[in-house]
Amino acid sequence: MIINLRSDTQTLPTEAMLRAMVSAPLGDDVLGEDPTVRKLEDMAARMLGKEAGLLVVSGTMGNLVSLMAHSNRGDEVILDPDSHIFYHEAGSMAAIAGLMPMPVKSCDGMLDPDAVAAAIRKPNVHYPIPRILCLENTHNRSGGRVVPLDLHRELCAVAHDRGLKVHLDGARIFNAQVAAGIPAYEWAREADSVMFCLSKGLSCPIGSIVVGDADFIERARRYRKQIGGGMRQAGIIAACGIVALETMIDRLAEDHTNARLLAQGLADIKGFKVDPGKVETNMVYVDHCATGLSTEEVLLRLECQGVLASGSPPSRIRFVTHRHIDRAIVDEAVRRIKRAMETS
Ligand code: TLP
Repeated sequence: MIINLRSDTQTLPTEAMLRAMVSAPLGDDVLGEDPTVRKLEDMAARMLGKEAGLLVVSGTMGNLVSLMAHSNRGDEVILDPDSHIFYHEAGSMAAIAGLMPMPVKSCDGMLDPDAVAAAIRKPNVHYPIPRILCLENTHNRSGGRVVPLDLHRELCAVAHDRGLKVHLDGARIFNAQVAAGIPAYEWAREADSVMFCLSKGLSCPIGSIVVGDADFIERARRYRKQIGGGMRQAGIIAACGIVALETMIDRLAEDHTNARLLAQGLADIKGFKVDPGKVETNMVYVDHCATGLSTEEVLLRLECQGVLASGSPPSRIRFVTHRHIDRAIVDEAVRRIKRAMETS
């Protein structure tokens, strides 16, 4: 059996989702006539305390249309170079939205409000107009860390006081909710827009949601159409999203427990550096520098033992727990990874 720890995007739809897909009332969503899509969008907006929601194909699309709906071409976006938008979205903010990134490095996913304030430039004909602050929670490249609500509030206040909008990449905001015991709407309240993914730990096959005020969502809807993201009978996707929001959030706690167990097991492996104390949600990043192997070599060794992980070169491997990984599989994964790393 292959143990797939590459990402929570590997999750398959549940039986309940497949049943819901078959019986969902459908219509043409580009014309606003798919009742299941409308139901999901309203439900998501209500859960996050916003006026309106928009179903999009992916988190990447959700982030892009959000940035477009908040800005004009040539505007500046303040964001962490370790954020997904900067690092993993194929440069879409520049290539498609025409936006200028102003990177401000976080420490372990935590941006410093003073550094953000210092990066927001004063009006000057030479400068792009600072328009958006992007935040990410949970923060992927820092190991799924939860950005605490107090810090989140402080960062949003810094941006708002200076006239910027705040977009929250909350791809895994429900992991933050479950880990911190704080409802996602508390983070959402401070931000102007939030994107979250249905297709990760929540197990949907496709889809993300953007929420914000009604005018913002109308603009985002137009941009979604412009980039080819208008969908027709998208209720088959939305039906899974409704099941996810109704039944799949609380179980994320299991993924978090399993990630901590995995981290504890991996911490004993020679050459691996991992701090289980920093594992707050469903991700474990291991620094493999002391093994003397490249990231590709480590991944290959793991694959030979039937364990799939993802690489973050030059020195890190990421393991993500999800619905298909239970405690027994975690134990087996640790045994296999030990074996992989002990064979020379
Ligand atoms: N992240 C994926 C990969 O793209 C790295 C993963 O396996 O973790 N924001 C954050 C914080 C994300 O982690 C991701 C996906 C996205 C946005 C984009 O979502 P999709 O993949 O639906 O475009």
